[in-house]
Amino acid sequence: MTPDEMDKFAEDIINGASLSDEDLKKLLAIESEEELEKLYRTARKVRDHFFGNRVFLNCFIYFSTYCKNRCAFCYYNCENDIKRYRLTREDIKETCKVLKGAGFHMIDLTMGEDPYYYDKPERFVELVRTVKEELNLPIMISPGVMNNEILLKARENGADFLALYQETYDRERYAKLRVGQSFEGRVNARRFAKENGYCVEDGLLTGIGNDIESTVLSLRGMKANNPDMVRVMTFIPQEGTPLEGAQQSSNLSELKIIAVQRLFFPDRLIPASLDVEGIDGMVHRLNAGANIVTSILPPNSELDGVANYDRGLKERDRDIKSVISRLESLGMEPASQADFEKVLGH
Ligand code: SAM
Ligand code: MD0
Ligand code: SF4
Repeated sequence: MTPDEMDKFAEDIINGASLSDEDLKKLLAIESEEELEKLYRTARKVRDHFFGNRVFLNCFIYFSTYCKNRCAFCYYNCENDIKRYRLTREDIKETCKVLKGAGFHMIDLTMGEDPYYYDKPERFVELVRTVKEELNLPIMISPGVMNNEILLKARENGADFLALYQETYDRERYAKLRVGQSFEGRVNARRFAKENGYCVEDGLLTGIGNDIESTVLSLRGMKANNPDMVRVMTFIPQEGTPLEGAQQSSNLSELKIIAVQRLFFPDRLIPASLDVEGIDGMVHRLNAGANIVTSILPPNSELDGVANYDRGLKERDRDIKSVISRLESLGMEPASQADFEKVLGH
């Protein structure tokens, strides 16, 4: 495409044009650096139309790494013999203290499907309430598939966003990744949440058994449920898991999918996660069209990430100050809380 054609393409999308499967396939098939740069530039143009140079900042609190599930890609699957932790309510209150005024737009409370919480889900609701009382900020919950009643209670007690990633809409691939878990159960939980006042995030895993066809299927699957936030993360092989020996892919497919997501979901939140490649990686993801930085840890935190590119590294480089100063060096800045409230529909 010539620069003029690219501008026209971005304009069409801004004006509501939707991509066909053929468009999606063509974009996902781009390989040359020159064409990729054009794709990223178009994605940025669309992002800038809706969000300007302003970026949202999401704080990540992985408060329990116990899990009853056996996801083949995940370090925390119950068959992995690893050190785990579960923060107490007091620990979480302490964490909230250091988060006051730090500049986050939202707090992401993530856990494995921890039996401690699944056996007595009111404990989870209580925790959501505590964080809301302490910080009065929007709360994302990433607790896995909780039942509808608990989703409602969590919503009443301060949860605004449900993050629940399908990973793929290719059922065969799903069965290999989310071993033993219902495909519909995950879709339905997200749908129920959306119908009951939550914003929802869906996500894809790339770099593990997906090709262009299955990525198009997954993008369509996501679209059908009208998510407020859409992500893609590169699979990072994890020690002690069934996929330990898999080849680690480059970030190329993730960056390409981020840009395509921006064109397919023009006005939605798209994360640049620090969990895959840290702050240097954040820059590439923002350049591909992302607009919310996720997996920023509380100051001086020793909490885990999920994909954990930095496991074992001394310098973790995942704090909000470093993120903001890097944003500024890119000519971007944190959005206002009022902007975020608008995204939430408040
Ligand atoms: N236990 C909850 C669940 O599974 O929904 C919450 C955790 S969820 C936010 C963890 C997500 O991180 C997965 O859905 C997956 O997309 C991503 N993830 C996990 N392990 C990963 C890995 N090894 N590489 C890349 N992404 C990974
Ligand atoms: C992230 N490590 O944003 C977090 C996590 C869960 N809602 C998010 C995958 O990358
Ligand atoms: Fe458990 Fe979530 Fe990891 Fe699956 S992705 S094993 S549900 S923590």
